[in-house]
Amino acid sequence: MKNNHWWKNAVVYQIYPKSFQDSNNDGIGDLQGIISRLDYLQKLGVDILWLNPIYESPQVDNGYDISDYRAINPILGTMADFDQLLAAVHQRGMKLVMDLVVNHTSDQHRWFVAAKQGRDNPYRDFYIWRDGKDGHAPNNWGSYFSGPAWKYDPASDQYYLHLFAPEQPDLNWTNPKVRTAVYQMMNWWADKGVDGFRMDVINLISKPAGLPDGPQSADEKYATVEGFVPNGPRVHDYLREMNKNVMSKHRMITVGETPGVTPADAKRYADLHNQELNMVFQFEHMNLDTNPNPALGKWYDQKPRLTDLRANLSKWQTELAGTAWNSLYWNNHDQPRVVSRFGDDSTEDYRVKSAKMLATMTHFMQGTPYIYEGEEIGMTNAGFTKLSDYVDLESRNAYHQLVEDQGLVDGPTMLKYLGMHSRDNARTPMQWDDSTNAGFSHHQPWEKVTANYRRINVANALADPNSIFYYYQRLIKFRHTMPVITDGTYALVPGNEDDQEVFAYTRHDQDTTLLVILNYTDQALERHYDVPGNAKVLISNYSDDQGSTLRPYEAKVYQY
Ligand code: TEU
Ligand code: CA
Repeated sequence: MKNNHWWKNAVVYQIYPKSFQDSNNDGIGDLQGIISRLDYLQKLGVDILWLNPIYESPQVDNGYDISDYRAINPILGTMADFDQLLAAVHQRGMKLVMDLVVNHTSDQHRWFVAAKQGRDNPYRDFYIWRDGKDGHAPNNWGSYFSGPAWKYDPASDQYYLHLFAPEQPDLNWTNPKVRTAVYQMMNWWADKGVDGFRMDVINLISKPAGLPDGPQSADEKYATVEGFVPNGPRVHDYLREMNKNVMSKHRMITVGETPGVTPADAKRYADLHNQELNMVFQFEHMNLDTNPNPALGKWYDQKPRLTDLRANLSKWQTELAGTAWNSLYWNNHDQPRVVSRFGDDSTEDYRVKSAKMLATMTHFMQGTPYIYEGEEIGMTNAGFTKLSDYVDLESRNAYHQLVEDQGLVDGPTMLKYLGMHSRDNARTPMQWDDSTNAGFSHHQPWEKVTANYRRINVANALADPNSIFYYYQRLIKFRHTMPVITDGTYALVPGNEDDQEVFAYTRHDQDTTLLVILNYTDQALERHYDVPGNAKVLISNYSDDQGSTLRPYEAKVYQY
């Protein structure tokens, strides 16, 4: 393993700073709060912390709308707090990865404020401005957050592009001045000592040449840009240029958030010869079935079958092996909680068992695992029942557009879908203990705490040797100590391809074989696998081994 691939057996922990720990009791998590919990993260054993954006921001999209790339948002702390955090992370032998959001800025960023001054402002060309067409927007693109992707500016009689909220204007990457400014900013953080970047929607930075209309179905108000804007014509040029100007000069880890990529795309972005990124976040396993009513987008009753999930995860394992590198994740700040989505939170026993089963599924695969805050204690979806509980603009906009403006779905049904898929499910405060507000803050939190916090919290997990927390701790330790997990060959157990209930795969190198057996259901099942007599159970979510009998959500790994 080449030294510059130091991240290959690392485990990343994602922190959503606003929801992790509030230190000054204003209801918002902050940098000092993170510092106060570093011992906990060290106990878990993770190597790298990734922070969602902590820069100055009007918080229209919780920090993904940045108004100053070189300043810390005062609601989270100061630059001195940041320096203290970075030093404390390094002192514990961990590393810190920042979120890099350079597809767009906030409309309050000084570049955009200047650009709005008029057509001949030197910053005008930092953004994407176009004349209207017959009194309409320049094309039919819709925003990821509902509504059109263009906003009209009456003062200059032009429109600007925003693939996300109108307060998030897209940067013009064809302008070399934009690229230089971004690389300088990245080097500034790297010189400060940050260890890498998670790059927000980095495969959207190059737009289709000429910004043509996209395909639009009869019941869609705007074209769905997800289908045709990602992976634009110059994206690989830009990333190679960024790599040359930034990454190649530092020892860093990079992961690109790249919605809509296939394994073939990922191999270009994350080639191990490292001309671009170290790895990408792909979304295929998050979107395994499609909405029978495409106009409703992600809002429906998704029930991925094991056959689809296995085929997809196996495809990524096999196709990237030896040429590129996978990221492994179930959760992030945009996804519902995995135990509620692919697992089973209907009883306490099933919650714990299924959370461990899902962790086993990914943590024995090849790639870099990402653990999202609270996943290691099996935090569930938020259980919100009223629209007023939802804070996230994506959820609120979707409700207004689909229920009120278009009447495509009724209110109660939409609330059910929000309960399943809203990003707020991931953003409720971290559940530390059973005191008021789950030990997150003495003040009413900015987002409601999930009602089950008296049962599901860190204090309970640390007090129980069979908790999900200690299971994750063991999985992390295995990755650090067993080369077969990092480098071994992945294979499905022959005959497992069509099994609708059990997933069984192996990892193998010249010394060791691991056989991973996962019951994806709440049923007891019989499955016989050939296991040599000298095999031992490395880890299991049950206290004993019943051979070919698999109990509900049973996960076990044989080593031989
Ligand atoms: O998300 C990018 C993205 O593709 C989202 O549209 C994602 O599909 C959606 O949130 C799922 O519901 C990134 C960030 O992770 C997200 O938090 C930001 O809101 C977005 O970019 C804009 O910066
Ligand atoms: Ca605070």
